Amino acid sequence: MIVATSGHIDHGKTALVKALTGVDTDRLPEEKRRGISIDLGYAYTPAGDAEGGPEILGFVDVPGHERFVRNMLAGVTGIDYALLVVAADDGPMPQTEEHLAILDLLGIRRGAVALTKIDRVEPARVREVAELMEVLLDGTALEGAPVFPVSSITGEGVPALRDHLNAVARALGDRPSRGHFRLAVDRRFTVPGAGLVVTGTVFSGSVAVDDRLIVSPKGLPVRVRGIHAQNRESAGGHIGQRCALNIVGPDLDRDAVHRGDWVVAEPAHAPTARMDARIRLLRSEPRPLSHWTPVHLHLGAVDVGARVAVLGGRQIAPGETAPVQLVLDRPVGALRDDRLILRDQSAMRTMAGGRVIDPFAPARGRSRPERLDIVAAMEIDDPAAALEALLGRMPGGVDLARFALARNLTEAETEALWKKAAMVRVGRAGAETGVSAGRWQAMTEAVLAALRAWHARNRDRFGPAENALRLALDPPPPPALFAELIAALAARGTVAAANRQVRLPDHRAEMADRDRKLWERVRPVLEQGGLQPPAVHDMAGEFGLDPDALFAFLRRAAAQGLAVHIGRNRFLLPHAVRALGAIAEELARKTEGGMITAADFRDASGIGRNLAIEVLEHFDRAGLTRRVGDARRMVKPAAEVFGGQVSSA
Ligand SMILES: Nc1nc2c(ncn2[C@@H]2O[C@H](COP(=O)(O)OP(=O)(O)OP(=O)(O)O)[C@@H](O)[C@H]2O)c(=O)[nH]1
Ligand SMILES: [Mg+2]
Repeated sequence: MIVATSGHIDHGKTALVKALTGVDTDRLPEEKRRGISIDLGYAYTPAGDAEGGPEILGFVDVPGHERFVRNMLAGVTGIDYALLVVAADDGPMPQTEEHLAILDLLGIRRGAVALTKIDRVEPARVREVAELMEVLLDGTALEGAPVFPVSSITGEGVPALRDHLNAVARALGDRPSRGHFRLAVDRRFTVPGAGLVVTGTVFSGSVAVDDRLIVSPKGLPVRVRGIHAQNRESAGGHIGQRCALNIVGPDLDRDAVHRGDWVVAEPAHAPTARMDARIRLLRSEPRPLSHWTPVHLHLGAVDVGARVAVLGGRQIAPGETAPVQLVLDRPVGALRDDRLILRDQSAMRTMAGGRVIDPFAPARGRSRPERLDIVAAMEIDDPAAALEALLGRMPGGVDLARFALARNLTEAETEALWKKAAMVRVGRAGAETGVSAGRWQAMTEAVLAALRAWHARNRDRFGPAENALRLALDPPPPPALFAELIAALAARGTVAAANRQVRLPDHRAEMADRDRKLWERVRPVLEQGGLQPPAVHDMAGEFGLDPDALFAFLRRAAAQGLAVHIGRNRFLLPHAVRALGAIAEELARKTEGGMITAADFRDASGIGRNLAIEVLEHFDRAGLTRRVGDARRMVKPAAEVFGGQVSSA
C-alpha cells in the first residue's frame, strides 16, 4: 500500500513520516537549510506480519508550501491512502483545504486525518480542530475518515495510527493485477555500475525482470534489468506498489527519462495531446470556467499546459461537473479513467479536476450531439455496458483495438468481452471493427433489397458496382465497413461479387439474341488469346465488324460481368484477369519489399509492355494494388478483389 501525506506547510508531515518509519525524507540540502520540504520524499516500513511475509507500507511525503503544489501533485495521483496532516495549534490553513480539494477531485476515498503537535495545545483545542476537520471533510471523498491525534515529538498517538495503517494495508491486500503495465515516473537517478533507475507508482498491470517496456511518450524501448518493489529487491512489481526499475536501452542516456514520463508495456504506449474528460470546477472558484481557458494539466506525474474546451456549452459554473476536451501543448501518456487536476495558468491555485473519458478525442465535431452521445457511452464504467452503448451509437462501427487501448484492457480481458457482445467483428486481427448484430442484419437486408430492385431494373447487366450499391443504402455505410459486409456475404454465398460488382447469386444477366450470337463468336477468340487477347480493332477486322459497334457490344458484355474492360482498347475474360492478379501476387511475394514493377510484371506474365501497364492500372482502380513511385504494392488478396468462384457464364 502507498500512503501519501498532505496538508499545510510546517504542519508536521515530514516529522510524522519519520515517527512512523524512522526515515527523514527531507534529503535536499536546501530542504535542510530552510527547514521545509520542497520535493517528494519516500520512506518504507514493514506493516507487521501478514500471510506470505510482511506487507510493506510505502510513504510519499509531499511538500506543503503553496509554491510546490506541482510536486505534491506528482506524488499523490495513483496512491491508495491519504494522510491529511493538520497541526493542532494552527488548525486548517489554505493548503489544508487545497490539498483536501485535490484529494477529493482525484477521488481518493481511503484516508485519515493526522492531528499533529498535540503536545503543544490543550485537549479542548484537539477536540475543536478534530471537529473543524470533520466539517471540512463533509461531502468530500474522505467524508467520515478517522482522526488520529498525534505528537511526533512525544510519540503519543503514533502507535494507534501505525496500527490503523497496518490494518488497512492488510485489508486491502494485493489487488488483482489488471491491464498493461504502467508506471508514472516521478524520479530518476543513475547508480554506478547499474545505470539508469526510474521510480514511480505502478498504475496498472505488473512487471518482471527482463520485461521489454517503452518510455512514453518518447517511445524509447528499454529492458528491465532489476526491480525494487516497495524498496526491496524483487523479481517483479505490481499495482499498488512503488517500484524502482533499473532500465537499459539503446537510446537511454541520463536525460532520456523525466518526471512525468511513463514506463509502460508496449501496447499501452499511445501518446495523445487531445482528450475528453469530465471535470468538476471547485465551488470556491471566483468565476465560471469559460471556453478555451489556459490551464496546467496534472495527470500521472506530468504537468503540461493545456486549453479547456467546454463541450456542449460556453462555461462551467463553480461547483458544477461537465464534460470538456483538453487540448494539450504536447503529447503525454493518458488512458481512460486517469485522474487529473487543472490549475490556473500561473500555477497559483487548483481550479478543477476529474478523470479522462476518451484519451483519443477527435478535434472535429467534438461538441456535436452525436459525439456527446458517444462520450456519454464511453463514460460508462462497465466495459460490456459501454461497448453495447457504443455499438448502438456508432453506425460506422466501434474500433475495437482503440476501445481496448483506451480502457487498458489486455487481450485476455477483451476476449471474453468481445464474445459476450452482440456484435459482428470485421477486419483483420488487431484492427477489427465491431458492428452491432442488429445493424449488421439490417445492412444485409438492405443490400439484398437494393440488389433485387437493381436487377429488376437492369435485367441485362451483371449487377451494380459495389460503391453504387453502397450509396443506394440509407445511410450509406462507411466504405471499409461496406467492403467487409460484401466480402462476408460473398463468402457465405449470399451475394456474388467480382470485379467490384455485386449480384444476387441466382441472377443471370440476360443477353439479347443478337448479342448472344456475337458472344459465341467473340468468346473463343478471347479465350484463345489467353492473357493477351487481340485488341478490339484487330478483332473487328477479323469479324468484318465496325470497331465502334464491337466496342459497344463488349462494353455491354463487361456490364454483365462476361468480360473485363482493360485499358482503352482491350477486353479480357474474367478468369484471365484473375490469373494476372495471381501472377502479380506471386511476384510480390518474391520481390524485395513486395514491390512490383511494370517490367517485372511484363516478364512474369509474358504480356506486352503496354498491356502490362494497362493491366496494372486496372489493378490500381480495382483496389488490388497501390502505386508507390514507379512500382506497386499489393493492397488485398487477389481472390478477395476478383472473386474466387464467380463464373462468368
Ligand atoms: N511540538 C511538535 N512539533 C512538531 C510536531 N511535528 C512537527 N513538529 C515541528 O514542526 C516543524 C515542521 O515540521 P515538518 O515535519 O517539517 O513539517 P512539514 O509538514 O513536513 O512541512 P513542509 O514539508 O515544509 O510542508 C518542525 O520544526 C518539527 O519539529 C509535533 O507533533 N509536535
Ligand atoms: Mg515536510
